[in-house]
Amino acid sequence: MSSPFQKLISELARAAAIRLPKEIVERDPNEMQSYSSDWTKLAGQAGIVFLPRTTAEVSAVLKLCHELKAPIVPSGGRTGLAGGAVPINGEAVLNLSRMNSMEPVDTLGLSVRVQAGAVTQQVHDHCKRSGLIWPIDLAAKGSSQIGGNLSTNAGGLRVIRYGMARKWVTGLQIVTMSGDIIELNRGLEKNNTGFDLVQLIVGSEGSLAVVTEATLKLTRVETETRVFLLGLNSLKAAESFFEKARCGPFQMLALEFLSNACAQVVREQLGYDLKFSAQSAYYLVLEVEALPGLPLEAPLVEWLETVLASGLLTDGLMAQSKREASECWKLREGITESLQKKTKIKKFDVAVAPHRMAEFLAEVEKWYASQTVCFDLYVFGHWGDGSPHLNVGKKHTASDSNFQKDYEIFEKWVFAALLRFHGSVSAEHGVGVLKKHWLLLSRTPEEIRIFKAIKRAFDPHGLLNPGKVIDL
Ligand code: 2HG
Ligand code: ZN
Repeated sequence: MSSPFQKLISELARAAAIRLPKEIVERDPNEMQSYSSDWTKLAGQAGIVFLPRTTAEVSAVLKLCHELKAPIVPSGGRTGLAGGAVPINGEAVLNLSRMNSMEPVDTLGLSVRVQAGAVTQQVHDHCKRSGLIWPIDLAAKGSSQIGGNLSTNAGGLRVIRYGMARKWVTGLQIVTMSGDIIELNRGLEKNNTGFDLVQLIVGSEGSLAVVTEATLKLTRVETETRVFLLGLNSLKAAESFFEKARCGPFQMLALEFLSNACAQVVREQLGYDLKFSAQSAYYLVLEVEALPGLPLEAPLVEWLETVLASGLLTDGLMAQSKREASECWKLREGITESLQKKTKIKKFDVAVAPHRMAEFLAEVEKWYASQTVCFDLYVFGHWGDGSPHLNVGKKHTASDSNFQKDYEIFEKWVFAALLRFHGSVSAEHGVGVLKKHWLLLSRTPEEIRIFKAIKRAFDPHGLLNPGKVIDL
């Protein structure tokens, strides 16, 4: 692949050989391959990869790129689904995986300071030993890293209970494109001294500064939880169930949904152990915890019996063991991987108001049923947050070009529908490159003007993660 930055990258490599430790510079094409893409499988090409071990090294790399006007893409676990960490034009890559240390948990302040390259699951395990959690729970947690979670304001499976990543951070260390190292907020719970730069950086997808460390806010591990797998035959039933669950004798930790087509793909691709035989049109995975000071089990069973008696559900299973609970979750968390294994996939990560989920999805399904298109439709996602994922999978008999053509027809329809629903073109995966062209459907020209002014304030030459979120 030829890159517009080839000459610049050669110059950068020569300067790096003189100015940077050789251990942090990677130029081997085989080694660089995995930094060239992310879970979107967008074809990028890293021109050179920097693997710093310290914040000072991050600063040295950025300073050098700034001097040479060389573009650079920050990168972590590369589990993103909007292409935000892909060097699409042969840019340099700054990967923070080596910066993965974690300080001891502060059990009084309920926080932990970690480096950006710490893997989400490792942070969970680290905090759990003190009875605490960083409550951002993602299907990608085994690979995703804290820097990426914060840069994209990750959501995941427990947003209904805990909100998105931005609620769980009280401090950041960032490095700007010119190499300045800045501590933001230093873990303070209260700090009303002007603009909140922590919150500005969270969700900016590495386009304003590079996150090198974070102070994460923690909460106590839930003591008693229960997981259910529920079958339903209509979207309206899911909506009514949600309404009932809102005032059930528990606190909802997650309310996730999937269509039967998704369930079938997970069974086919990953295997599945549960004795849950019903073939329903949709499934919900519900996880609950006790309300403070109240028992969970007895009121929950009684509540569920009433719901079952009302005929809303086609089937219901309450997990009786940790293994069963994780099988229920596998059905939901395994969808992305299973679809990826099965066929070529394109994705939507959209948002509507939670009370309009059923109405929106019904329109999507009606459109799909009225068309002859060469893809299968898979709907799943975060019911409780109004955050459906629409995935389309190429039918095996279809050509790539017909699949692309039909996808584009669907894409136009989905985004027009979202306008009518006052929804968002990206609920939690971010804008990256994939949603950039649709940004004006969710943001006004006035907002984009402010975005650009902010970007220029941090990175006047547009060198940091160029082409992501907005163009200057
Ligand atoms: C999920 O909710 C992730 O599982 C991935 O956000 C969604 O693959 C997708 O479309
Ligand atoms: Zn999701």
